[in-house]
Amino acid sequence: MGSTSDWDTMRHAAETLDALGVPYETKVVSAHRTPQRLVEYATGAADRGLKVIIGGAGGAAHLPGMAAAMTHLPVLGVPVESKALKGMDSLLSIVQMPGGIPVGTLAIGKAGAINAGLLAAAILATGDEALTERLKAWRAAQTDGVAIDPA
Ligand code: RP5
Repeated sequence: MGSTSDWDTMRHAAETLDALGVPYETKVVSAHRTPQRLVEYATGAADRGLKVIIGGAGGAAHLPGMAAAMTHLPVLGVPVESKALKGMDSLLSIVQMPGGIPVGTLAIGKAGAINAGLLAAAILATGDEALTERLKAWRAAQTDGVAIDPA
């Protein structure tokens, strides 16, 4: 994520991965304030064994796109809700990538962070039968938890 201030949103991705038993790391890597850290992180990610990168950032949210430019790994982008523009700036910054450098862009805020965790898990599950079963169980539990009576 681009800042420690993004953690309140991005922790939902982490909690989702926890629930699914997917190992991960969390780092603050700012495209603007720590550009060299971003270069090292993105160019070294695959060699370190990472399989998917989730990038969460707000405002002029270049982090996921710049990461995607420097790795062949799948990059998922979470637009963090900004104060000034309520995350529309973040969304448009992340989603409007030029053809050739994809970022799988999720919804603004908490829902996007949760879904980034789920989507990362689904990507990893294509090569992991045990994770596939955990993901199916998570989805089934969610379905079972939806009340039919709103009261
Ligand atoms: C972005 O600027 C970060 O991703 C964050 O969403 C936003 C504001 O950062 P702080 O000023 O709170 O550190 O780079």
